[in-house]
Amino acid sequence: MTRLRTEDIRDIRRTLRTYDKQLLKITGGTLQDIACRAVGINPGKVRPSQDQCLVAVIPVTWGRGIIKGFAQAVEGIASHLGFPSFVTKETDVLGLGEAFERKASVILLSDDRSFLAICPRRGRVIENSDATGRGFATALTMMKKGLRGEAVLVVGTGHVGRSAAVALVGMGAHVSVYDVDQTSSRKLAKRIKKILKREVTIEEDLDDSLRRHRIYFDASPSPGFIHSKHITTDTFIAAPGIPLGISPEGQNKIKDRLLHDPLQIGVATMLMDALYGSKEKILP
Ligand code: 2YC
Repeated sequence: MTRLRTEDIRDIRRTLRTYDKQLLKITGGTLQDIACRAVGINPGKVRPSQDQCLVAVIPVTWGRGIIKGFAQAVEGIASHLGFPSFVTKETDVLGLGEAFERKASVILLSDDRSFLAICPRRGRVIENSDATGRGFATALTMMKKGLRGEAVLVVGTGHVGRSAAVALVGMGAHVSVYDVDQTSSRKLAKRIKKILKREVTIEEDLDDSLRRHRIYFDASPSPGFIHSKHITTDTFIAAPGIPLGISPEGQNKIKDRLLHDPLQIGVATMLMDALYGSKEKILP
């Protein structure tokens, strides 16, 4: 999990409305539509004010410490989705006490290892990487108006890549996976065969697999490995988080056929899943 920097998230609150319009343009759905669809709920069911959905975000100082603006960015996403929300005045354990005193329905907090949305009354705990994989896979299928029978290359089989691969197989895509650590790719393929009874192709050469695919899911922690030569007029890319795996020239070429943000789709999916979701997590 690559640690975000303040410069990655400082504009999130201010640009959410514009980002939502961009999502509507390229996927046909808003941030709320994508998150609801990723979680399998009808957006009409989401009524933040009537449902007493108070969202608390707790800054956490443990480990490498607070990322300036992180909690505020997360709170801004909750507020943009219509949820009453606040950042606790206190950090860490006292922040948890504050969230409970104010009867928050869902609590979001992140240390250096995990970023969780916790809904005590529903007993749901949603992890950011899992939600991000599902959220971006859903946005990708919306951008492509369905992925059934389409070949999709997932680069990186860490938490986000694993979650995305499971979601994409569930959408009927023919998924291939590449990871520098082939054992990880093999483990994922084995897991998907066991739980979904579906085959996943293991790619051994990144450049060759990029040339043979038109739909990429970039779940890699490496920057700029997708170059202009890999991108054609029918290339579509979902690239959650930081760094972006596409070179600057590639970014100019891909234009609107790119889904990329540092937090928005993942946090929106976490919130909808914690508050309204019912599906049991498939542990890829
Ligand atoms: O400000 C705070 O509360 C910090 N403890 C937050 C640390 C977040 C560390 N994780 C990341 O930077 C991100 C995750 C949000 C998803 C991937 N990397």
